Formats: sequence, structure tokens, C-alpha cells
Amino acid sequence: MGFGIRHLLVYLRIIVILFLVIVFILFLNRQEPRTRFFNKEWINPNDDLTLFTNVTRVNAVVVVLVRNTELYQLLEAMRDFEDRWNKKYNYPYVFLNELDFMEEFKNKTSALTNAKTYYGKIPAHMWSYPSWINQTKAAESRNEMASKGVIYGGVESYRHMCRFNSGFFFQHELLLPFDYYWRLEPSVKFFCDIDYDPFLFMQKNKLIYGFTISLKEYEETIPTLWNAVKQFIKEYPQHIPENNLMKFISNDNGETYNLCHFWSNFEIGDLNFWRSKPYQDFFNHLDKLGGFFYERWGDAPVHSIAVGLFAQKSQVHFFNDIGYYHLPFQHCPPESEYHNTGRCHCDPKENFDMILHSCTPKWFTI
Ligand SMILES: Nc1nc2c(ncn2[C@@H]2O[C@H](COP(=O)(O)OP(=O)(O)OP(=O)(O)O)[C@@H](O)[C@H]2O)c(=O)[nH]1
Ligand SMILES: *[C@@H]1O[C@H](CO)[C@@H](O)[C@H](O)[C@H]1NC(C)=O
Ligand SMILES: *[C@@H]1O[C@H](CO)[C@@H](O)[C@H](O)[C@H]1NC(C)=O
Ligand SMILES: *[C@@H]1O[C@H](CO)[C@@H](O)[C@H](O)[C@H]1NC(C)=O
Ligand SMILES: [Mg+2]
Repeated sequence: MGFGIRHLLVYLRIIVILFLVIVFILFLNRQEPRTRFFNKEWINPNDDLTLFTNVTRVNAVVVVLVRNTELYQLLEAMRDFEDRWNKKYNYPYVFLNELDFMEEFKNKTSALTNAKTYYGKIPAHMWSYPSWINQTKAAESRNEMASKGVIYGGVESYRHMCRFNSGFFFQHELLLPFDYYWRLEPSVKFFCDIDYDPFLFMQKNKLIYGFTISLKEYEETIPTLWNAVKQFIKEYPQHIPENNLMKFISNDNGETYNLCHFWSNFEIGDLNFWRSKPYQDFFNHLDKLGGFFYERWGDAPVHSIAVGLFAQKSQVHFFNDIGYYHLPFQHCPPESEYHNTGRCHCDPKENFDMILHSCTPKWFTI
């Protein structure tokens, strides 16, 4: 009998050990959830957090492409961004630069937030001429555009910046872990308290793109862009859904571009949209044609046309409640509820939405 019980105990011990091993393996293989519960470490102990203690955080990041020389303009924008919103959520920042960030830059930006801050160098292939570009021709075109007075027409780095923002930022290794981003630039201002999480709003509503200001592009910077787009549509009809947002970017059902674009210095978006096959094919098609260098294609029309081609209206959101300024325009929510409550401090009459070159009225008609 005693012998039998001892056997039984050995078997039981083996079963328990096997069980623990299986549980451990399952634990290691578990999927990271797309949202995590709010963690006390992410918040400033001095804040009144009654509003924010029971929220989920999205797998999202604030992206800042910036030069060392713009440190103080950036600090100004970050101060606003933190005070109006991020101090309550502490979403991490990724700062990107084609050069190394100076120690002073890292010290001062990280001191301004309780969030994690990451500093990345842009790999050369994301910020240089592809092999097929004729650099003599590119230089000639810059001289010509400069002599015609096209804004940033003569600036070489501006073209690398636009190409990087169009085709590469979402592939940078520091951004790969994330699903959503909010683009921030030096010198911008935020006029209103944001008492909710726009990232969570994006995720809950399955949105891929959010904007505050939309306007018309300078035609001289994109003379052949729309031809390139039409060529793409012909070559890749499988990427273009029926009920897309073509009406926002074309007044004649795709024959010509109406120059409308979302102003991309502010963007809240889904990184996986840019990583998707349709957008990858679109960017590569444009990149091969060389217009980032032979003309001055901006990331704003490129992003906006892609949203117009691939997205539906229900996937794009106008963030009316986010008061925002980037020289020389601003969006200020006009409704009195934002102003009588102290929520915003901008002049509601100074609101770009209704000005001649704005495309936001058009947005509401489609
Ligand atoms: N690292 C780096 N960042 C750049 C460079 N050029 C522009 N940027 C950044 O890219 C973003 C867009 O550049 P801006 O110079 O603001 O271009 P813009 O918004 O069209 O024009 P303005 O703001 O009106 O001058 C900003 O966040 C800049 O800091 C560059 O050569 N290197
Ligand atoms: C947190 O939110 C959940 C879901 O919205 C709710 O059921 C729960 O009561 C909330 N808890 C607290 C402490 O507010
Ligand atoms: C940055 O911060 C570190 C650590 O506090 C300090 O030792 C260093 O001197 C600072 N550097 C600059 C340039 O401010
Ligand atoms: C590059 O462009 C220049 C100027 O437009 C032209 O003269 C030259 O032939 C081009 N080179 C090649 C290899 O196409
Ligand atoms: Mg700017």
C-alpha cells in the first residue's frame, strides 16, 4: 500500500510540473494586447486624475521630426501639448533626425515631460537620393523653382523631409512597435484642453486619419503629381475601393486634382495604413517617378491623395475640438461652448475653416 501511494505521489508531482510548464509556455506566447490599462507610473502625482484613472491606453506615440536648431521652438510646442493634453496620458515621444541629436536637445526635451522619450537617427536610405534620380536634373529644377519664387523651391533638405514623411517615418525602427501616431512640429500651438484620448477615439471608431486644417496646395510644387496618380489608378485598380473619398480631392471624378489636402503638420493617424500594401505600392510608384526631387511634392498632398484613394469618409475625422496653430493658419472651434467654459483661449473668429483656401467646407459637403 505505502509503495502504491508513493508511486501516486510521484505521478501527481509529474502532472503538476507538466501543468506548470504548459501554463508558463502559454504565458510566454501570449499576445500583447493592443490597449493596456492605464498605469500609475505614467502620470504626474500632482495632477487631478479623477478623469483619467480608468482609461485604456492605446499603442500610440507622438512623432517629432526635428532639427537640433529648432530646440526652443519645439519646447514651446511641447509645453502646450503637455499642458493641454499629454500630461494626463504620458504617451511616449519619438524624436527623429537625419543627424545625431545633441545632448542638450535630449536633456531639455526629456525634462519637459514625464513620458518616455526616444531619439532616433534616420538611416541614410530614408534620407538620400535613390539610385534612379538624376541629381543634376534635381539641382536644375531647384534653381528654376527658386528663381520663380516657389516656397521652399530651392531647398534640398525640404525635399528629403517631404519624401521621408511620405514614405518612411512609419518604417523607422523606433516606430515599428506602435499602431497610432500624432505628429508634432516645432512652433505649433494648442489652444484647447483635450479631456479625452484622441488615440482611443481613433481606435474605437476604426479611424485611420484625423486632421484639423485642410487647404489647397501650391500648384507649382506638384505639376505632374496628378498624372502620376492617374497612372497608379490604372495600374492598380484592385487597390481603389468604390466608395472612397475621391470627391474630396477631385471635383470631376478623378480627371483633375482640386489641390485639397489635409495640412500634415498636424496628423493623428493609423501607422498600419501607411504600412499597408496599397500605400506602399502608391509611394513606390511616386518615388520611381522622381517628383519628390524634380518637383517639390509635399507629404501633405501625398498623404491626402492616398487617404482620398484608399479610405472611406467614416475612417477620417475632423478634430474640431482641437484648437491648433501652425504659421500662418489656425483652427479654433467656433462653438461658444469651447469659449464660455475656459476650455480654449483662441479667437473663434480667427478660424481658417471658413477662409477662401480652406477645404474644410468641402469636407462637410461630401
Ligand atoms: N531633422 C530635420 N528635420 C527637418 C528638416 N527639415 C524640416 N524638418 C522638420 O520637418 C517638419 C516640417 O518642416 P517645416 O520646416 O516645419 O516645413 P513646413 O511646415 O512645410 O513649413 P514651415 O513650418 O512653414 O517652415 C518640422 O517638424 C521640421 O522640424 C531637416 O532638414 N532635418
Ligand atoms: C472602469 O470602467 C469600467 C468599464 O467602463 C466600469 O465598468 C468600471 O465600473 C469602472 N471603474 C471605476 C472604478 O470607475
Ligand atoms: C545633460 O544632462 C546630464 C545629466 O543630468 C548632464 O550630466 C549633462 O551635463 C547635460 N548636458 C547638457 C549639454 O546639458
Ligand atoms: C541628367 O540630367 C542632366 C540635366 O537635365 C542631363 O543633361 C543628363 O543627360 C542627365 N543624365 C542622365 C544619365 O540621364
Ligand atoms: Mg512646419
